[in-house]
Amino acid sequence: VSGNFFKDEDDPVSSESDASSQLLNAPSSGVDSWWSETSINAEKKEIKAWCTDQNGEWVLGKIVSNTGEDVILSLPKGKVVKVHRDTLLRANPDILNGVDDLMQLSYLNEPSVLYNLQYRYSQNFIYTKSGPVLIAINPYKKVNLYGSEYIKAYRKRSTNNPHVYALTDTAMREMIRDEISQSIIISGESGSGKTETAKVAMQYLVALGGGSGIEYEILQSNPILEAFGNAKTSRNDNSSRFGKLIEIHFSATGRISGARIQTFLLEKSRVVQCSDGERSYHVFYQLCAGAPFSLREKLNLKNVDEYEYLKQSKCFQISGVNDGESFQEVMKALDAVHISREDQEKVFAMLSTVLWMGNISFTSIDNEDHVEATIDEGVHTVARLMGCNIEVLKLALSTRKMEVRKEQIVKKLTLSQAIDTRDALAKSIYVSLFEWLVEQINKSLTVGKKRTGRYISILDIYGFEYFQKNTFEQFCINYANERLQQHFNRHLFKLEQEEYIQDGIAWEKMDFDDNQDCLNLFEKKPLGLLSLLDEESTFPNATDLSFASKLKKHLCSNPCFKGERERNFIVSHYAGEVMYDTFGFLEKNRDVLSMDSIHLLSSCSSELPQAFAAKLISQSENSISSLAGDSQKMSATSKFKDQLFQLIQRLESTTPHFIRCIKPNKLQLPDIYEQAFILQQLKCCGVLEVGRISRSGYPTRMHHQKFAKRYGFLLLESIASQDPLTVSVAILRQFNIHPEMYHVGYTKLFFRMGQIGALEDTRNRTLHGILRLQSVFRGHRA
Ligand code: AD9
Ligand code: MG
Repeated sequence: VSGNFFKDEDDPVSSESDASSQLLNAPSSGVDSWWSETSINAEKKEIKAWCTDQNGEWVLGKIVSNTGEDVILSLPKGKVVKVHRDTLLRANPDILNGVDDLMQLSYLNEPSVLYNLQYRYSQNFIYTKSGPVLIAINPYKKVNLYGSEYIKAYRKRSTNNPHVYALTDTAMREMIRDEISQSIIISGESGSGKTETAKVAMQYLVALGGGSGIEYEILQSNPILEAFGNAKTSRNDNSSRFGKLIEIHFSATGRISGARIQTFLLEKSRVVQCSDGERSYHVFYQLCAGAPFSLREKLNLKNVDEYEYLKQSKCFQISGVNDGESFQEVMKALDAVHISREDQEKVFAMLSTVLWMGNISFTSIDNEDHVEATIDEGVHTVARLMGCNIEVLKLALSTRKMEVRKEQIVKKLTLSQAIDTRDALAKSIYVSLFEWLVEQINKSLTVGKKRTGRYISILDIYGFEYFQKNTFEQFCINYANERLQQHFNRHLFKLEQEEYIQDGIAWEKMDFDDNQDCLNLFEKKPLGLLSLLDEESTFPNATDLSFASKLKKHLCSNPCFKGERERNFIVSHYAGEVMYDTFGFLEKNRDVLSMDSIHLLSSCSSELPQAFAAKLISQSENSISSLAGDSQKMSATSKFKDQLFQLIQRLESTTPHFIRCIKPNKLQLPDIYEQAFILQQLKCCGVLEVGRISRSGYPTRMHHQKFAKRYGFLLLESIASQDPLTVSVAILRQFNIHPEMYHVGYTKLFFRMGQIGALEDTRNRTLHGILRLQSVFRGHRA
């Protein structure tokens, strides 16, 4: 309809539906079932429907009349339009406005879902349920929903408004009741509020299970990880550049006994480069702004604008953030997790090393483009802070030892090779430092002796990403999401089936199309995306282009793969098609740090570089996949896949609870609700998919008692029994509800989508009629 429908009332209206809204829009029982009813009621102006305006936004209208295929709709602001009936979607009765669970909607089409969420959001109800899933829309402002009063209320269950507290409470109760560990899986796109939501959940757990003192340490792990792992990006001023799973363990008495943190895939490229307007990791700016004088002297710290790595993006500050103050908080947090002041200084020395490394420059030494590191303040400071010999450092940055025909030769590096070597070392030091910190935090939070083996884990992981240009990072992130989506589907599907079985409903196995094809595309051996990437990474002469053509040669038969021009290929993910550019894939996947660099680190007299070298060496020794090159190391994707499989395995042994975070607008501002943007996210995170799964079943459920009470008065003939089940069946008969459309369970009635809506309308009309009669009578009496 969109485009021309406001132009001229007599225009023939196209009945093409918007392809992007196919998922849920076909009314479940066909257009006709609600349509015939509309003809009867149209003149009463009670039936509302959704149509799209010229911008493709949904508008709610009242049906004025309908003749054959055409419908006259009255819209807000006195507009009247004529549209084809097939282009309309049924709106829910007013009593369902702002319901706190989308599954209560009779019509679960896109506009109804969007409207319901908006209705609630405008009143600062940022949480809504969609069956078993909690939807959280980022308010981008302080909302009065948190704190001890709220925690108490949810604990006592004196409120049942959807909330992270309510979900966490359920997890806690189920852990105790079923003696099974639980997980809270939070997803959503960058800036949608995952990290804040994870903190709200932690807050609740800590309030409930506190007392041992360790809860303070657990909370203090947040500012540390955010300082070292978060950065300002164009999408979020405090964007987490890593995935995180935190397990909070409980004792038999329900007290927190310890915690364990696992992190995934820290974005290492940010250490050496970031786009305009973005920043590197917060901690660099915090250190430069907040370090006391003596530390500045010791580490030779400068202002942020004197470091090449920080300078390039021309962004040093975040509005509303005081980096100096944050530094004090980070130090306090490091104290809390028992990292000694001495070790803290070693950590800061490594940060200064990384910054100064970016300032190391190179001088040309011959006319074959070869260079060597310039011996200046940069080299001096780096050598001093790491505790290594200046000459060794210079050689490690300007040459590479290689084995040619069993003989060791030393190759000089060109400028770009030298810069790559320097940057690889800086990135490796930073990632090693991050991992070292996580280890230290884990030591401090270590699960005490009174362990029960029961825990609640909170997963805050990057959601599905789809940019103009998608590279290696999106490839890994979206692969992870594909895996998590399968976990999500399997679980919800299982839940659904269990409820039918419990209520004694004969249940045919539902055909449910999962994302196995796409997972196969990634994981199949030897012809899957990951295997082919690893294989190509072992060829020293392979290029991004040769990798792309290899994919096209082997994968074209997979329905989820499409070759594109040059370096590009397309994957059909559950959340939509994404085009990836193979630029940089091989290099990022090889993830090699030259042996020369590892040897440099192990030659250092400082403790941390030595520890990093030891870990890097043990990693390459334990490597399963062997890649060619001078350092035999597991590829980045194999390592990630391993981590992911372990994660899924761990999650499989828990009862999951899902939170889907939604970003309301791209401006990071409060009170702006962008329909199309939100719709896209609802699709990506599978919330609409839940609807789809539910719709093929019987999503509306009502206890016999409630049903009988609500609709019993509509019965035209009195029946002998007052038994709720008998009353219910009589109602169903009287309203000719087709046996296909419902099931009678032991305790509940199960309806297909949309069935209750029709009954509800009749109920309303009848009640209106009664009220009108009453007022007429009153008028007579007066
Ligand atoms: V990213 O994938 O790590 O880039 P997140 O984690 O999804 O992203 P984050 O939790 O960092 O997003 O939220 C972004 C910003 O939204 C926060 O810095 C807050 O300013 C704002 N926010 C999020 N949730 C809430 C909330 N419940 N109340 C108030 C919020 N503000
Ligand atoms: Mg985050």
